[in-house]
Amino acid sequence: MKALLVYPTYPDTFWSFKHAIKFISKKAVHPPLGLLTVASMLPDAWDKRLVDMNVEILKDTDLEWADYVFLSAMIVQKESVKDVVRRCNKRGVKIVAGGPLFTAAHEDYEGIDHFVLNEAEITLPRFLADLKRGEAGPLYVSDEFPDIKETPIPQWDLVSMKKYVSMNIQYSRGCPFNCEFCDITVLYGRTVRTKGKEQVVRELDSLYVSGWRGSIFFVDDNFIGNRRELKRDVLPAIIEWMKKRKHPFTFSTEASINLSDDEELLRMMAQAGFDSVFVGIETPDEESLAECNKSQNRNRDLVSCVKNIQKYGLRVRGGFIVGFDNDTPSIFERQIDFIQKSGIITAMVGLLNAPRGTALYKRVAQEGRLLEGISGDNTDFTTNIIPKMGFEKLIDGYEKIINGIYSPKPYYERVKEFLKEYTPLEKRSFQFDPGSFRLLFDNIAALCKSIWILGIRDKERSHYWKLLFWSLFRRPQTFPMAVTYAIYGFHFRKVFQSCF
Ligand code: B12
Ligand code: SF4
Repeated sequence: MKALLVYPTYPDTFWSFKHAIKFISKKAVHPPLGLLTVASMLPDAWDKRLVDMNVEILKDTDLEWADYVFLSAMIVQKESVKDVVRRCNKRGVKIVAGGPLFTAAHEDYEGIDHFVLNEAEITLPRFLADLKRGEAGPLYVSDEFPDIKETPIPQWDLVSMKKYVSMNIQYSRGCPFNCEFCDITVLYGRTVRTKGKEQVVRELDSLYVSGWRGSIFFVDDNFIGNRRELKRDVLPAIIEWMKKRKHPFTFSTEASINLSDDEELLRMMAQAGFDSVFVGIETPDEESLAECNKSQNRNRDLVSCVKNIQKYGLRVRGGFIVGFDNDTPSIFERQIDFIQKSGIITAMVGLLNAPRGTALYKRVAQEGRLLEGISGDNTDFTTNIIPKMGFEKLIDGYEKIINGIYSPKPYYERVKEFLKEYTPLEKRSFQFDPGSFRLLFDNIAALCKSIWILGIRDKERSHYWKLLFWSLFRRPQTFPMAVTYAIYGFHFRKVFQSCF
């Protein structure tokens, strides 16, 4: 059997970092971990190939080669999904579809032979058994959440690692919280399921022996969902592994704000090599936090919490939302103020949207405020909710925030304020191996390209030079970060160009 695993194209969005990764000649930030995991669950005897359309073109000859196309996608990829389905249908290639897009809304997609939904650990073996008997059905679902202790190591040899900025690992699935707008708990449940420490170490090993060096993203919904196990087993194992291998990786992840309350955990994460963490801050407004059931963010000084995390060398990336029912017109200024004060450089501010299956979806539908269709990209100025404050006010205010945080002056000011206080992770010694040399070369190439694009061609070049000289002479240890953030700023301005 010949299986072609296909990951459709995503648009030019905030998280695509498309305008930034060109500086290091990469094609995409992350490989599709879901498909790589599914690949490991397919029979060994099958011929397997993977085409991530974000890094290479899906050719007709690829489709003609395949007996089955295994398709995975997130909601933002839906346009490209339709195109792939059309091309497969035209050539009579059978399609097996799974992953979050289809699990959330498979009934919206025609032309697909088999939907194998929810987590593949449960549904894929059933599909494969039926297929073997020649009785594969159209729909496989499960309301159980599998134990991921048996999940195999992703089949890394199917991707060309050098095309990506970062590799991925998953330690846990699920999140104990229950925010009204979030579909994580719908898709992966509220009980946090974890892998064992040996399993995590084996995954690190597999990336290391594949030659990978540099950044690894723990794609957990909430990395600190089970703090006890993390501190007792997994982090000590990672710390030891990193020491033994001479620190070949840096890690990033996603976590809830209560990370800030646990100094021991913060210290261990820094020691393990974590240098950034995405945190859902959402809003500085207490009533809006109550409205969306974000209990973990309430009754605390959120700016201090962010600063406390940053104190350990973990850069905080933040998620922010406007459009809550309790939001008043002052929210836009307050969000700008918060972001500038907290020093969160990568601030993803989005409009409140209601993904299918969430408590918010049900509530706004009952209130008659739900609109058809959701783009999945909450930074594209669209929402499927009729906002209480009215569309016009919301969009105006949203544009004001984007302008207030990403136009060059406030953006570079924020970067400088952040770098003034920031202490990067302890410097690790350089390893003389091909992976580390490639990383060094990428960084030098990025600096050269940034000089040409941001320092010479860009009309905002004075901000760039001021930041670089300031960091070079005042805080030289932050220089690589100053260059990185200048490049990020360029990406954000491109994504939101209509606001400037
Ligand atoms: C890493 C990640 C990203 C990364 C990289 C994506 C990538 N290339 O992998 C980044 C940061 C870029 C990202 C961005 C976004 N993401 Co994202 N992301 C994730 C995250 C945290 C982990 C994905 C992952 O690797 N999981 C691990 C693998 C093993 O799990 P899995 O993919 O679910 O696969 C399992 C099953 O689904 C199934 N399966 C998967 N594919 C297939 C295929 C077949 C054929 C079969 C049979 C089974 C199957 O089997 C696997 C094993 O059980 C998920 C949350 C999550 N827990 O998955 C959100 C998630 C996928 N992202 C989501 C969203 C909405 C986004 C954004 C649109 C957010 C935004 N507002 O901009 C952006 C858009 C990206 C863009 N470029 O435009 C949603 C998707 C919701 C949906 N219904 O589609 C999720 C579920 C999070 C959420 N609820 O908010 N994301
Ligand atoms: S803490 Fe994050 S992942 Fe957990 S339910 Fe809330 S938004 Fe979703």
